[in-house]
Amino acid sequence: MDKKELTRNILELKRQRNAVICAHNYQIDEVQEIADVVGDSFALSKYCASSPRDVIVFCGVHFMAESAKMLSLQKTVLLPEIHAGCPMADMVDAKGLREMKRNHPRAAVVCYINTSAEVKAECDICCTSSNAVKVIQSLAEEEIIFVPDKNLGDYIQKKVPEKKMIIWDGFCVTHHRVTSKEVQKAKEAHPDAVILVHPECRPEVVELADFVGSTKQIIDFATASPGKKFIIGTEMGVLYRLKKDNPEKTFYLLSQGLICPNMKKTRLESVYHALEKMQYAIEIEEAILIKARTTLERMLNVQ
Ligand code: CIZ
Ligand code: SF4
Repeated sequence: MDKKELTRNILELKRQRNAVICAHNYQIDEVQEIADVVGDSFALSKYCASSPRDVIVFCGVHFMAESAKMLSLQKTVLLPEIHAGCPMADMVDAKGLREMKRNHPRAAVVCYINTSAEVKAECDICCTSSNAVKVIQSLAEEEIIFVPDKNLGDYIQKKVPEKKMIIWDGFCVTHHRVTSKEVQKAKEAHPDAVILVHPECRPEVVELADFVGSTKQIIDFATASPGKKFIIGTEMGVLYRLKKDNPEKTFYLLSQGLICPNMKKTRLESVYHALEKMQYAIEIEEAILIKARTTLERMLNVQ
């Protein structure tokens, strides 16, 4: 099938299945083009929950489809590529976290949304890169266990110095790869550009940026800014939206390493097969689901 035919078949199957297609900001251009909605994991999960459709095709990685399922229990949530996982989410497991909790019994336990349902079930509250500082500030406890991203944890600690953060040793393999040397080089090459980076980058990279934020915050900032040139320090998939919404502005990727192989696994063919075969449906064990959902819902109440 060529691209045109694939697209036509996807749209027809989507109608037959009464489905909605969601795509993360890091998905390939073709998948973003065909999606009903594009955004970050949290915005997409909320959108799915309010959608009247029976089936949600979630083009992203596993933890995102799981979060969507938790907020849309009656719906079928499909992850088109079963092996699209998040290496950072896989760096923490429930057993290890339980041990950390035993060593810090007074701490509140906060997880980044990039975690499995099993890990979320062990936590008090969840956060995203958009609301992490606000979530931590909302907690009464002084001690905070934070999993799994040490870079985001460090960023929060600097913003909320009154808290004592106990941080898991995880990181995003894609964002952690960016070095401060690359930032300096990019600055030299484009001295009049504004530097926007994701808090999953190393502290020394974050330090050199003009703005730090989630994918949504980076897109919103660049769109509202009077600036004309931007150096983008997050996964290259965001360039699609940035360029589409801001044709008069120029965007440079901070590092050629800013590509997440797991986010690139989903192709138009994957979306077609997902709808055709109704694969791969997300199932979460009941006991885990109830606890993990509470962790997610507590975050909703903070906003
Ligand atoms: O929450 C998300 O979707 C992720 C992983 C990143 C972001 O900044 O949007
Ligand atoms: Fe995970 Fe990083 Fe890929 Fe996001 S970009 S899915 S945090 S590995």
